[in-house]
Amino acid sequence: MALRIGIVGLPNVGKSTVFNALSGTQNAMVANYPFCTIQPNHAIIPLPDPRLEELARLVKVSEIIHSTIEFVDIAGLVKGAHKGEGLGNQFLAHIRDVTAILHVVRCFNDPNVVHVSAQPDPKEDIEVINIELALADLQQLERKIERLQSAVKGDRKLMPVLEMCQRLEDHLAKGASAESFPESNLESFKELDHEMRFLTAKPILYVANVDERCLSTNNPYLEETKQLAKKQDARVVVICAKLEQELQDMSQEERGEYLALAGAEVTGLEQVIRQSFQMLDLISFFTFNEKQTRAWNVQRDCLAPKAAGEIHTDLERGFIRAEVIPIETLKKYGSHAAVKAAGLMRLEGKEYHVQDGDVIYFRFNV
Ligand SMILES: Nc1nc2c(ncn2[C@@H]2O[C@H](COP(=O)(O)OP(=O)(O)OP(=O)(O)O)[C@@H](O)[C@H]2O)c(=O)[nH]1
Ligand SMILES: [Mg+2]
Repeated sequence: MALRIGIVGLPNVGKSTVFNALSGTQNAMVANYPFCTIQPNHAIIPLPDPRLEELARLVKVSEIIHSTIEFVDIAGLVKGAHKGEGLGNQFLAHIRDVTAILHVVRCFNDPNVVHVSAQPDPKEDIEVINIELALADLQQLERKIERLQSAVKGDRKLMPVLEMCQRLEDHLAKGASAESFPESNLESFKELDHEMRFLTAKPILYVANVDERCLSTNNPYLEETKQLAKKQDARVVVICAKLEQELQDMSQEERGEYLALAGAEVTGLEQVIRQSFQMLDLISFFTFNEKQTRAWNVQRDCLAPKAAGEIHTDLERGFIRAEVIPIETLKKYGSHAAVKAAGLMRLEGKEYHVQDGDVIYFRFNV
């Protein structure tokens, strides 16, 4: 499953700085004025996983293919964006396909950096964005309702869908998220969401962009952000985007020291990846052949044929069995042959739930 993360927030809160820091690039222009970003920025970066390097060493191949994470940085949203205020919400189309939303909240005090309202106010700031996202979903839904209203005349079976859409319309119009729609767990809603790709049905990870000196201590903005996130059952990562940018030019060692000085344990990227994996309930499994090792991400509890389908649809269609070795076993025995000789390579069938860290060879026939 491709991991794609869309970055949203008010103008000039540090979205592009966060994007550059996470992607390790300087692709996005950063400047101290609202609406600096107009065209969306995209970056695809490899997901670090030391187990993959270990696997390559054990099976003696040099080529390593990491799974990837994609970040999309778009223009800032303001109150009334759905009515065309600021740059409007035209750029939201670029993040309809993402798996999760990264909502950047300004939690730093810097009189030199312009804020769209008088000063940062996480509660107000977060609300503005969430309401605009809900209203953007509402606009999409209204077009769908119009289509359904004419289609239902020829096909009465569409009536329940139309009625559900109308209930959702009332819900979104209040500025509430599709995720909090009382019917969001029903199959009929999931089908609709699959088609409409509601922004407010996606999981949200809040990024509190804090001052350098606030990484280790708390600040009132951060406290407020955490409380708001808690109410929505959402997670918060604390990043100092400015500091993260400075880390880009350092060696691994310097980075560790610098982070420790600032009171952080891992980089922002590591935090975002870790939290996204937990939030989306993802696991990694590995494959290898005589040339390369490769990592893949799937949802926890994914069945073996579906995991095979990540690699190629033929492998899912013609699935016979999975030959599985947990990477820990491989590490313990030192080689694939040794594991096999010890009788520890397992043969698993269609009902097998792939586990995090499984090294798998799929047998298939099409
Ligand atoms: N002091 C401080 N300044 C920051 C921090 N993060 C970003 N900035 C500054 O805030 C300004 C805006 O940053 P951007 O990353 O361009 O913000 P953006 O949200 O992408 O802005 P738009 O694209 O205009 O919506 C720049 O001058 C950054 O240097 C931070 O953690 N601390
Ligand atoms: Mg920007």
